[in-house]
Amino acid sequence: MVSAAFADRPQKKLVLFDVDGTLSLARKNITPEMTALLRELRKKVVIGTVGGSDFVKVEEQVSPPGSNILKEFDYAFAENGLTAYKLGKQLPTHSFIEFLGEDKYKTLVNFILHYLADIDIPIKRGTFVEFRNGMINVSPIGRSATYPERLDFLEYDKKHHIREDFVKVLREKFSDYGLTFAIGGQISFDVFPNGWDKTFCLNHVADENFEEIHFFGDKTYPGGNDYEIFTDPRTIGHSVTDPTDTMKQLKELFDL
Ligand code: M1P
Repeated sequence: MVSAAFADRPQKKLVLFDVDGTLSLARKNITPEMTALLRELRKKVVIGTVGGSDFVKVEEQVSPPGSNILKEFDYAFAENGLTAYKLGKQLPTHSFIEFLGEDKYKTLVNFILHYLADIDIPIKRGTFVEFRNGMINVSPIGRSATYPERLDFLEYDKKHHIREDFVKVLREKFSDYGLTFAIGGQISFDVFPNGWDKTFCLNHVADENFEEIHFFGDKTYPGGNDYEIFTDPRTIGHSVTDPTDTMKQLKELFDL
């Protein structure tokens, strides 16, 4: 039985969505068509977002004009669920720095900064390490790259494996730190404690005993940041190629 909070939904199911590449194009805003479809879906089931980015960025991307993420989604999870809201109310949070401690963090970030300085790529911008509540995000080009610059980096990275080589070194060097290094987006990778991947958000929904939990994501392959939740026995995983594909699959699956 789900709680009274969701008594108005005829199907006792939860449908969770990755953000970049699933609900919207990478770093772009959700379209009016997607918003309209999600509103229809929400009449039948409970819905939520589970993004890797911090809450401000997830909120920017999925809030349609004149509304906001907390009004449109029953659950809003940012940083894989480290920042979590249920029906507009914030749930307890955990932090990366508490987990790792200042000394280990300093050793890790100093190594990363040296490695970043030695990487030779065509252009570099700013904000190479972003310190978040539940993770750090590391970008060889820098998070202030423009949209065209990020697409150029993505192509360059496909050929030269800049991020792949970087995380390989980090995994070896910091094998005793209990950390996961995940390449999720276009220009960066995330570093967070083992188990604090997108499956983390499932802890926040366990009390509702949903009959089914569906997850839609585009990076569902091994090494992608949707892989763990996509393959988790608690979810029914759906792999999509882009937001248009998400809409197509939703229409078929939920008869919308
Ligand atoms: O949600 C996927 C990823 O989106 C961003 O990645 P990038 O800027 O590299 O495209 C980041 O917010 C990252 O943390 C996140 O996993």
